[in-house]
Amino acid sequence: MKVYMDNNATTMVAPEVVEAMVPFFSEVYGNPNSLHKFGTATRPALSHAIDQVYKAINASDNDDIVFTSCATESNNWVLKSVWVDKILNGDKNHIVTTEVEHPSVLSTCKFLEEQGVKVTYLPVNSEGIVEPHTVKSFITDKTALVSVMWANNETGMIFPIKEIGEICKSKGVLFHTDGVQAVGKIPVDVQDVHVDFMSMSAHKFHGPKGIGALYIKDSQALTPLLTGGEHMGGRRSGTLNVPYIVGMGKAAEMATENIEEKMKAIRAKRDRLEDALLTLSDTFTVGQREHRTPNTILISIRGVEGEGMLWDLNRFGIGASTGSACASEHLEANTVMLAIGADHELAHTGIRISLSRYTTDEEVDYVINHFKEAVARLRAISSSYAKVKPTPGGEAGECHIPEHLT
Ligand code: C6P
Repeated sequence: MKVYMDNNATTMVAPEVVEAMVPFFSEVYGNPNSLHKFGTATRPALSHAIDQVYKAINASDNDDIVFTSCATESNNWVLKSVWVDKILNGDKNHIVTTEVEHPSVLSTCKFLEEQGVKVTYLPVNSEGIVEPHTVKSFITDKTALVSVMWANNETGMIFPIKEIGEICKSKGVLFHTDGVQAVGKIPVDVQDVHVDFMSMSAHKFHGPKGIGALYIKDSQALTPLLTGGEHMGGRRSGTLNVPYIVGMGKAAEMATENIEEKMKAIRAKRDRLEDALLTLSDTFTVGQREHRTPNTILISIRGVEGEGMLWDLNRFGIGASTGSACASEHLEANTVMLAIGADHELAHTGIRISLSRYTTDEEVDYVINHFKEAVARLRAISSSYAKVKPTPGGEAGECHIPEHLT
């Protein structure tokens, strides 16, 4: 049996999405900017897809949604353009973000720091979220942008975006949110929550990889990252990727219709899985369930190394991760666990399990059984290893657990 439990890394493309995309590869393949019928034939499907994405996040007609190649591009675009518009060509010099953003935000902020921009990386609380009062206390009259994610990819924790948006609005500071892990998982309404910019990625909600979008409130000005043929009104040049835009539209529509019902069904499976895993000794999960996206668990099993668990689960066809997929090749510790105060050893025990609307009860049972067996096996191995070769300077498996995690 193969069980995919890494849906925060990417998702299966829904069959209906593939079906909607297929004609646009070899039947309706014109360039939408061309004036002939091959080109114009693509336009109804494009506008339908754009409408589907607008509806999915409740954007208004005054707003812009610009398609990009991925959320990494959307995040880069906002940060680098605000730097050009408000810092190089304005009187600001400061950006506020958090310690637990995705690397596409953090690395871009590091790049901007090298260019002389002052960046504040806000600490998170014991649940791994940044509190609104913390954001408020770091905004100055030199702050150009606040960038805080809507939901975290490693823990699923949902950030108080509404309150943070209000603070930014009242202070006259631009607000960007990385909405990648929120759109399609929880209700996202950009008319209810004040955000100037929001990044999205289709492959997180059963759309194709290689297509994302940036939501821009009130179509405000933003220096383009890609200049060229003036596509999308000059906001992002490059021939429009019609099949992928069609796929993103369909995926957004499917993920967000009856979202409350979908959330309820996923949450029931996630909670059953989490309850079962928490019966293992010395185990905890990060963040209260009610504050998380309904599909995510970040679990830590004391003394059991995350990578070892992943390999063992992989042998039984179960795909999970230790955190962000882009950090996994470097065998890095879980970044959120580090941010909430765990030491490196403990942060290396984190395992991210992320379900999808396609996860079945049978798959949940399979994971419960194999997870428990894998923990028993790895604990047995490490205790026999500890007998032969005691850890110098300490008890085997000894690590610092912050009080709020015990
Ligand atoms: N996170 C994960 O395993 P792209 O692939 O560029 O469309 O999305 C990047 C991205 C941006 N923001 C957040 C919050 C994300 O979770 C991701 C992708 C994957 O957590 C791969 S590193």
